Amino acid sequence: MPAEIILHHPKGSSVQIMLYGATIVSWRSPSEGRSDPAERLFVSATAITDGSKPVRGGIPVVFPCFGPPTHREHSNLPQHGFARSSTWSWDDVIKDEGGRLSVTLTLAPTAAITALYKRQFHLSFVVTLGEFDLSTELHVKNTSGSTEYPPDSLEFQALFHNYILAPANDVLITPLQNNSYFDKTESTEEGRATAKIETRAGVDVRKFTDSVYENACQNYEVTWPGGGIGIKTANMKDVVVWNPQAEAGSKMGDMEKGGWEKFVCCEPGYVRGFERVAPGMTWVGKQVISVIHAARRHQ
Ligand code: TA6
Repeated sequence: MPAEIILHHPKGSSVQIMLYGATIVSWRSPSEGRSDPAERLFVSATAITDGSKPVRGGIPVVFPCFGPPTHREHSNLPQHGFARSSTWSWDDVIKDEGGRLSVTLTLAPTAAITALYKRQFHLSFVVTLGEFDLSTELHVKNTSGSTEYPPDSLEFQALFHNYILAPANDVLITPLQNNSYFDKTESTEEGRATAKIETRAGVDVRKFTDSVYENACQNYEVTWPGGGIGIKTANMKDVVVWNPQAEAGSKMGDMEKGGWEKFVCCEPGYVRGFERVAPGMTWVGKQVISVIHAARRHQ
């Protein structure tokens, strides 16, 4: 098992982060009226966690490409890029006066990355644990010293691939109604995902779902009878909703039998088109995921 960082909040919550992929593999948080912390993320019982392949579950970090690469600079990269399959470094844990704990993990080009990807970059992944919430920030710096004009911008996609622990067939995700999206479970004749407009007030994943919502509201609720998770984001204009159900899940070697019934992926990101950051500049994408308490839960 590769090295890990575990943060323990004085009020009982905790987060466990593998240096491999900077992948959060556990977030336990109490909820109002329940002092004992409960696990909020799904990790497949058959996930590979020895650092030989990305973890099936938790919160994988997707960078610099989402899905199969489509940018000419990403052509040698694996699906979802190299961030989730690289070993990150970390320096220190910071505790603020409110008891919130933060740790920053970093990734710079290694020989293995440079063999596949020529850009100069520096990534920081900041994880902050609160009593009832967890935030993740991805800082993407273009470390090119280029002074050319026009600037030699770094073009990338980024996403937090959240596997939310939930009864998949009872989940609703709001608000996505009237949002345009691309349905990857249905291809056009040219092999592209089918463009649609969401008509449902609450999106369910009772069937195989792989939907990329573009320019969404960046403030989502994933709710089910008895529970819920809120996801607030900044700079992550798109959101992906995915559940493979048995149709696709049963074909995944690292997905436990029936695992698709135990999670929904609600993944904020910048995945339609490419974000650009000029030499010397830094882009920051952020999410805050929080437990929705009984008082506020959708009935
Ligand atoms: O985010 C949804 C998605 O892009 C799906 O198309 C599916 O491929 C999923 O990610 C899992 O991808 P992975 O490479 O982790 O098997």
